[in-house]
Amino acid sequence: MDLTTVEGLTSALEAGNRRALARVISHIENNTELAMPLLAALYPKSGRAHIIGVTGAPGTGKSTLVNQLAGAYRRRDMTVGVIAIDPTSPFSGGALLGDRVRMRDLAGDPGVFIRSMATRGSLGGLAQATDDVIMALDAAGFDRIIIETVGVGQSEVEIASAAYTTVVVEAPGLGDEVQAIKAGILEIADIFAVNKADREGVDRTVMALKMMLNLGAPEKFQVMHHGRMLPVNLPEPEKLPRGWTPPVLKTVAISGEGAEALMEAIENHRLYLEQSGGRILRDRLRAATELRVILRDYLLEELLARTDPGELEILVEAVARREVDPYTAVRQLVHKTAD
Ligand SMILES: Nc1nc2c(ncn2[C@@H]2O[C@H](COP(=O)(O)OP(=O)(O)OP(=O)(O)O)[C@@H](O)[C@H]2O)c(=O)[nH]1
Ligand SMILES: [Mg+2]
Repeated sequence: MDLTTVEGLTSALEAGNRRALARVISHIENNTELAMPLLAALYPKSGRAHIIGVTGAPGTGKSTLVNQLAGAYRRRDMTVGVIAIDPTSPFSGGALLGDRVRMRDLAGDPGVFIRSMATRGSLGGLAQATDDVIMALDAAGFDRIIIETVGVGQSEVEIASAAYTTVVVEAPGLGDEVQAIKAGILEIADIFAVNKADREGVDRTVMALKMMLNLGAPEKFQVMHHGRMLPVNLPEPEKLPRGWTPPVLKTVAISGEGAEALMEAIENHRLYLEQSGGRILRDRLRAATELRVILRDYLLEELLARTDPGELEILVEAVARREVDPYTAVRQLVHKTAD
C-alpha cells in the first residue's frame, strides 16, 4: 500500500490502517501539500460518527473519565477515537495517569485511537485543525469520537461547537460552588458529570448545578449558537425542538463508577438529537460557521497574494499617520486588486 499518495492514504485509512490515519493527521496538522486533497477526498466519507466533547476545569478528572467512557463503549463493541487538546493530559504521554492498567488496555486496543493536539498556535487555527482531525477519524470509521479540552477561556466554547454532545465535568471541593460553575457553561452543557463523587461535598455540587439549571433554564437550539449569531435560515424559534434538560450525573473516574450511566446519557442525547432534528440543525450551523471561517481566511490569503507588499506598506503607514482611516484603506485594497 502506497502511503505517500492521496489515493493510497485514503483507501488504507478506510480499510482501518492506523498508520495511514496517523499520517493523514500529520498532513493536516502540518498543513502539507497533501492536506487539502486529503480533506477533499475524506469529507464525503465522514458524517457518521457521534462526536462527544468533554470539558471542565483543570484536574477535574476529564482524562480519567474519558478513559472509562472509552472502555464502556468498547464493552459495547463500538470503536472510539480520542482527541486530547491539552498539553498536560496523560494522553499526551509522560504525565501521571489515574489508572495505568486500564489505559494500557486501551492503548493496545485497535478499536481505540488516541491522539493529542497541542494548544500552541492561534485558537482559530487549532479549532480548524481539530475539526479536520475529527473529520479524518470520522472517515476512518470510528463510531464515537471524544474530544477532551480544558475549560479555561474560550476554547471549550469553540470545541463545543464541534461536538454533538458536550459533557461538562465538575468536581466537588473547588471552593464556592457557584463560582466554580462558570458562566456560560450552562449553555454548552448537554450533560453534567460531577466527578470525584468519592469525595466530600459532591451532593452540594450536584445541588448547586441543579439549582442553576432550574434558574437559568437554558434553551438549547437557540438561534444564538454558542453566543454567536449565525447567518443561516433557521426555523422559527418556537418551532425548534426543546425538551432536553441536562442530567447531572455522579462519577468516580478512578474506579469507573458511573461511567456506564454517563455513556447511556450520551446515547440518550444522541437519540434525542436525531429524533428532534437537532442533529441536522447542528450540522447546518457547523457548516455555516466553517464555511465563513474558511472563506474569510481564503479571501484574505488571496487578496494579500495579489497585493504589492510595497503598496500595503504605504497604506499601513498612511493609516498609522492617520491620513487614511482603516476602512477606506481596506476598500482601496479590495477594489484595486479586484480590477
Ligand atoms: N478521588 C478521585 N480522584 C480522581 C477521580 N478522577 C480523577 N481523579 C484524580 O484526579 C487527578 C486528575 O485527573 P485527570 O484525569 O488527569 O484530570 P484532567 O481533568 O484530565 O486534568 P487536566 O487535563 O490536567 O485538566 C488524577 O490524580 C486522578 O487520579 C475520582 O473520581 N476520584
Ligand atoms: Mg486531562
